[in-house]
Amino acid sequence: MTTTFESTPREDGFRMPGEHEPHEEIWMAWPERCDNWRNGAKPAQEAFVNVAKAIAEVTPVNMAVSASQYDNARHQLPDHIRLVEMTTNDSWMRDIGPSYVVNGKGERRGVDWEFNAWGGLVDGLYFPWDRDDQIASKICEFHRDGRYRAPIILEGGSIHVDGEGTLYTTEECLLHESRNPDLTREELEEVLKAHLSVEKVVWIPRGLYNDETNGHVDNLIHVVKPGEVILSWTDDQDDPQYEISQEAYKALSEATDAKGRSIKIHKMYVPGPLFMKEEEASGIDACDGMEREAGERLAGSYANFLITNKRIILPLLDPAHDEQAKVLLQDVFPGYEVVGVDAREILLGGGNIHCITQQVPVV
Ligand code: KQY
Repeated sequence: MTTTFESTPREDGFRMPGEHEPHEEIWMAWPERCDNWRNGAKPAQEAFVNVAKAIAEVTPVNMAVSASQYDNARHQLPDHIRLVEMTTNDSWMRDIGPSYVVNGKGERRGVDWEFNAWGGLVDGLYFPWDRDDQIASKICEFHRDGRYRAPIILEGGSIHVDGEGTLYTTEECLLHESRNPDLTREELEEVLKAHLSVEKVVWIPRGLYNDETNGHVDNLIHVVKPGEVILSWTDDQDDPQYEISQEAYKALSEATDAKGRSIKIHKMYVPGPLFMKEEEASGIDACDGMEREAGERLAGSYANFLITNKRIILPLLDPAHDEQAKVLLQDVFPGYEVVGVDAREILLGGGNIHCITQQVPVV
């Protein structure tokens, strides 16, 4: 059984590495919910397979899968992608997997946040979420890594760290009434500092427009390296995203990071705007939590990419803007390889490549 520590990572000398640091493995979870993924989740499964293959060329991939989907997933995935029978409620590994911390002495432990499906009974996206809430612990057990059960509701996609003491998040999500309504901003900061060994929290007011996670930071920005971020952007003043990006730019440009640096900001144009099509909406089962209607604005963002072992896995979302996003990343990440994967089907489910992946850092 996994050892659960009652102390905090900070007390024990562990810190969360930045995503640009080396990865041992990446975890994903197989999609199958028909009230989130259209047409029996078949198109989403194909997209997940392509993401897994692109990652697996540089980092080994583990795919969590339910017993009932095991044969189908095994058939669709190449042999070198390891399938692990592990039941989830859906497939957002960024949010349900552990946030890993390391100590520089060859040890790694997982931070297991409480999970309530992006808002619990207030505005959560599905019920129940109990299998998702077990995943971080199961992954720690799989790797024989120790674990901390953190005392707050938090999803991995609602934070970015730079590995040098700075954490980025949004007020919209972390201060939302559906997460930790009894905690003040200062109390939340203290839990984040104690569990990830960060010293500075940079607060951005809002996340991407119409993001059903209550504004996860990983759909708005990405940390390139300490002191440098990519920010989703539009110049269209009629787009509701315009004001959100302006506010974020102001917050980031007025902030300094944990090392006292000003933050360099690269503007990355959003795709589209993109909307759900009639034939896409009609393939999704109706449910109470997630709204899936034709014409709905999709929370599409190129910032929702994964960095893994000098490779960027970039969501391709819009032929009119994909190349521009790729060129920016090649410029901002010299020495990295940028690999695009068609990701509209993942976007239709409410997130993108960063949201469906979680890294296990090298110790
Ligand atoms: O991290 C994410 N973006 C998760 C999105 C959840 C969407 C559920 N339909």
